[in-house]
Formats: sequence, structure tokens, C-alpha cells
Amino acid sequence: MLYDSKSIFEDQIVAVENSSKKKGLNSIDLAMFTDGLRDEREQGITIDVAYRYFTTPKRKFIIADTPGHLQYTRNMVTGASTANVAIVLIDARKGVLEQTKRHSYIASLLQISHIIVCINKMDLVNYNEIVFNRIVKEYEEIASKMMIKDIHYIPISALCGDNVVERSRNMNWYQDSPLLHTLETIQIISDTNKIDARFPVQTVIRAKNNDFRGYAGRIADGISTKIIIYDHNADRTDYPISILNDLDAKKYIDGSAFHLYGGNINDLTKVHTAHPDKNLYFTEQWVGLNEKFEDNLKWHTRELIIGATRNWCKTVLEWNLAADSNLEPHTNGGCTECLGALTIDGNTVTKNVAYYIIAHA
Ligand SMILES: Nc1nc2c(ncn2[C@@H]2O[C@H](COP(=O)(O)OP(=O)(O)OP(=O)(O)O)[C@@H](O)[C@H]2O)c(=O)[nH]1
Ligand SMILES: [Mg+2]
Repeated sequence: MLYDSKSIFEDQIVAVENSSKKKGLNSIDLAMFTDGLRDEREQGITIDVAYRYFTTPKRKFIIADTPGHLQYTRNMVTGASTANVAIVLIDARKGVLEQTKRHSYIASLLQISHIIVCINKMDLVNYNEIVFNRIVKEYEEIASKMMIKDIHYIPISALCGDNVVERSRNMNWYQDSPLLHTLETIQIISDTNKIDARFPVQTVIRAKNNDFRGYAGRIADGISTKIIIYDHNADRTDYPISILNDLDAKKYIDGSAFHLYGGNINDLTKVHTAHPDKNLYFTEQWVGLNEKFEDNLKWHTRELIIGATRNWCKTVLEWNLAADSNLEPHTNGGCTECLGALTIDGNTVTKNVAYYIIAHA
């Protein structure tokens, strides 16, 4: 496929042609383009996983060429673990083998949704349709026991280039697409699971002196939680704007949160104007014990209920809901002047400013 789609450099072709001649072959040994290890070339087998990149006008591809031999099955797993599509090659003379089953099963375990079964070496069975159909049937039988969503069967000759890139003239009975066209048109967009969270653990961090175990890795998908940045006063709108200007950071950020112990509520619109696709939240304001009821009511109504919402805030949070007349409970070092929406002393309940603000909202 690399050869036929002209994805190999001239000098590589010349090198492989020369090695093929040295081995006494009449035609070019295509396996050499992916078999890089000396042992592989000498023994004519694939051991390692070889990644080759190529592009057609329709798609970008990464081929992971993996070994077929039993001893190297784990290398096949490595190659398959990141694949969207698996190509299973079957020798037309031999049909479905133990390794065909093993590899197909691994592909289905790894939830590769698309399998292309290439029935290869059709040149050695006179391009016979009956042989092809018989192998398709054999494969269908094993596939019915696995969870494979989408299977394609293509009769090919890798050596002669039949149905690899170009449609074969030797198999007019096959009307479907050649391999490359199939690869270019398989629908893979909906295969990615963006809903379930996945976190492949790459290392476990242990502390020496205690039971701590930390897990490190990269979140693969499914995390819908996003970060709300800043959470401070309206006097520094430049800070969240500068973070959102960083495109690498921006994609993880839902928006910015604010309080109004400093600055002007109208400045929040600056953040919206700079990043209209991001959310704003008003996440904290408390009502002080020592201020006048009517002043507090007016200020909170004007600045938050009206001001924050007019300046793009999706929420306005007043805290806290209730305390007793000693402003308890609160944690050590916590606010000693914060008046709850309600003061509750035994059966006596007093409604404070925040209660009416919340009622207004
Ligand atoms: N006649 C014929 N020979 C083929 C065809 N495809 C591959 N071969 C030959 O089969 C032999 C093995 O080919 P490889 O490409 O090394 O096979 P492979 O599946 O990569 O093998 P491993 O990676 O070692 O499991 C080589 O001699 C190829 O020339 C084909 O379509 N027709
Ligand atoms: Mg190989």
C-alpha cells in the first residue's frame, strides 16, 4: 500500500530493491519497507511494531505493522491498542488459522470497531472466488462469537497489487472497494467514546513514610468537568483575560468567577467582550453584620442581583444561609461578621438582608 500509493522515498525503494536482489528474489520484497530490525530482515518475519505514516488526499494514516507469529503476539497488542481499524491478513491457501482467531479476538477485546479481513495471496489460488467465499464463511463463523461491529472482506494479492490501491483486473467477481479506498472511507468519527471517563494510569507514586498512593497519567477522555478560574474581585479582570488568552489553557476553562469586595461590577463585561464563549459566575458575597439593613439591601440588589446579571454572570451566590446569633458555626479563622440569610436561635428565626435578596432574585 505504501509502495502503490507512492508514499516511499526513491532511495528507500532502491535500497530495498538491492536487498531483494541480493536475496535472489525476482521482485521487490515489500515487507522490507516495514521490517526494520536486522533479525526481521534475516528471518523474513516481523518482530517489532513498525509505525509508518502516509497521507492521501482524503485521510492521514498511521500504519502499525505488527507481527503475526505467536511468540510476538504481545507486540500485536501494542500496535492494536491505539488503532481505529484492524487489518487481518489471511493466506488464501491456508484460510482461518489459530493466529487469525487470536488476533481477531484481541482486536475485539480492544474494542476496535472495524476489521478489514484481507484474504491475501489470491494469486496463488488462481484468483478463485470460491476460495474467497469459503474463507469469508469461515471467518464469519468465528466473528459471530466476538463483538465486532463492522467487518469488510477484500480479496487481495499484496505482492501483485490486486485490490490494494487499484481495483484488480484478475478478480472481476469482486465488486467492492479495494483496500485503500475502504480505509479512506470507513466512518471512524463516532467510534470515540467521549462520554465515559478514562484515565490510563502510567505510574503509581508512593510515598516513603506513609500509605499515600498517587496515580499519574493522562486523562484520555470523558471528563466533562472544566475549570472555573480566578474567583476573586472585579478589580483584576485582566488576570482571567490573560489566562484565557493562552489557547492551551483556554480549552480546559469553563469561565471565570468573581466577588465584589473590590472593583466595579461593570468591569466583568470586559471579560465577556474578550472571551464571549466563556461563562462568568458571581460566586461569593457576604452581608456584614454591622451595616444598615436598607444600605445592604440596596447595595446587594443594585450591584449583584442587577449588576452581576447585567454583566453576564450566570449565577449570583450570596452566602451564608443561616447562623445563630453568635454567627456560629464557623471554622476557626472563619468570618466573624458574616450575617446569615437567617439567624436561628432555638425556635426564633430572624430574616436578614440576604434572605430578601435571595427572595428578590
Ligand atoms: N505470492 C504471493 N506472495 C506473497 C503475497 N503477499 C506476501 N507474500 C509473500 O509472503 C512472504 C511473507 O510476507 P510478509 O509480508 O513478510 O508477511 P507478514 O504477514 O508480514 O509476516 P509476519 O509479519 O512475519 O507475521 C513473503 O515472501 C512475501 O513475498 C501475495 O499476495 N502473493
Ligand atoms: Mg510482517
